[in-house]
Amino acid sequence: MHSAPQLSISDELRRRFRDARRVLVLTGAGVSAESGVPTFRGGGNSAVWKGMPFDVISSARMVQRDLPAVWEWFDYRRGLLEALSPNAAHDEIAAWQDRFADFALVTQNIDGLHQKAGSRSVIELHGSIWRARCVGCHTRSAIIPNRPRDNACHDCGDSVRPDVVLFGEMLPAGTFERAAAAAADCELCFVIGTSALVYPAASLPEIAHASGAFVCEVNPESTPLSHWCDESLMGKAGDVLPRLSRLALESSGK
Ligand code: BJW
Repeated sequence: MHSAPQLSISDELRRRFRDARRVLVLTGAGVSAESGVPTFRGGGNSAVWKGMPFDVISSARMVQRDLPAVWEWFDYRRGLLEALSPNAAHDEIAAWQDRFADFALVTQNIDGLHQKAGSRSVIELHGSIWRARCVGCHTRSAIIPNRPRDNACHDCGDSVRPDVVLFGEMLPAGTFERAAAAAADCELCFVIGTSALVYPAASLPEIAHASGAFVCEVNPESTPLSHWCDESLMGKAGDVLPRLSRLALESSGK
């Protein structure tokens, strides 16, 4: 018979989870993996589009050189996402926003699955695949599922591009600052499903740690964070997060 792998969650983490008021969650591609969204760096660097590694096709350089190819790559991925649903990890994180007095969800993901699970006020560091942005006047417009998207800006007629942050591009103005302020202020920081390689996102747990927060990583693999964070829960987010909530409730006798 198949049984769930053993996962040890310390008494300290259970207590902190039960008592915390200010909580920050940073998520990455791994949180959507159980919904069927491929990660970038897992699975032997398999994120390749027509022979191009993702850091080539998802680059500012490619937007300048071949915008239609960039759109083709993002249209393809949006098409796949239309059929996908949030998983237990997204659902659990959405429930946490009502559990903690002061809760911030910061994601590197562009897939919109946190919002689909009911998370509100998500800080999207790397933009959204569900928006376009004018290359001239920077006006943003929503891309509606199952509807053709526009190629030109409604305001000025210039070309539009995906409203996502590619390598070498700046994050949307003020976004990192808001996330960094929440990291500096939190007492408990979860880092879920990210390889913690891409900056400035990867500096958020460092900021939380430097400000005295307890930092807990949730990831089936180790990352550069694993050796210094306060607790590393090695498992899939969809298994670990509901279990953590359950255990914390049990230990509080509720
Ligand atoms: C599971 C799981 C399960 C699997 N449960 N877990 C400081 C030092 C060095 C370099 C830099 C630096 N500061 C800035 C840079 C440059 C660069 C950078 O960080 N490079 C590093 C790679 C070296 N950063 C930038 O360019 C950023 N811009 C910037 O800093 O602007 C200022 C500036 C401008 C010019 C020059 C210098 C500075 C922008 C970064 C934008 C990142 N964009 C992408 C693409 C988005 C569009 C698209 O989707 O195509 O964002 S890259 C890609 O990586 C994507 C992700 O959001 C991001 C992070 O990846 P993530 O989420 O961690 O995914 P993976 O695949 O790496 O990891 C998945 C994890 O899940 C794994 O660990 C698995 O084990 C785990 N997992 N199943 C839980 N079930």
